Amino acid sequence: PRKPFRGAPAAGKPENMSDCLFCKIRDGLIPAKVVYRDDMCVAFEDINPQAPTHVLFIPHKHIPTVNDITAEDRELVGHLFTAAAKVAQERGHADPNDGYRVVMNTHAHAGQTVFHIHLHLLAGRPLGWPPG
Ligand code: IU
Repeated sequence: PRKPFRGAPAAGKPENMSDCLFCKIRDGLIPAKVVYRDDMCVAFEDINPQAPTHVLFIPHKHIPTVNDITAEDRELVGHLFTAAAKVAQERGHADPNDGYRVVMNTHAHAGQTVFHIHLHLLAGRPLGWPPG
C-alpha cells in the first residue's frame, strides 16, 4: 500500500489547513489542471491518472476524511456527486455502454494519501471489481 502523503491528522487536533495540498490547489497556490469550479467545489485532473479520465472533486471546505463529514455537509457532499456526473456526461461516460466510477478513499487500508476529501471520477476503460 502507498504511504500517506502527509499522514493522518492526529486525533483531536485540528488539521492545519494552510498545510493542505488540496486547499492550496483550491486557492491557486499550487497549479493544477482545473476542469470545473463553482461556489462549492473544484475539480482537477489527477496528477497520476489511473484511467483515461481521472478527475478529483474537492469541496472548498476543508474536511479531512469521510469520518469528518457532518449533517451540515450533506448538500456539499451531494454536490460533489452532481458535479462529477456532469463532467462524466460531458466526456461521454454517462452512456450505458461506457460508464464510470466515483470513490472516496478513507484512511490506511483504502490508501488515502491526501487528507482533504476528494471524490475520484474514474472512466475511459473497463474498471475491475472488486477494486484492489
Ligand atoms: P487518495 O484517495 O488520497 O489516495 O488520492 C489522492 C490522489 O491525489 C491521488 O490519486 C494522487 O495522484 C492525487 N494527487 C494529485 O492529483 N496531485 C498532487 O499533487 C498529489 C496527489 I501529492
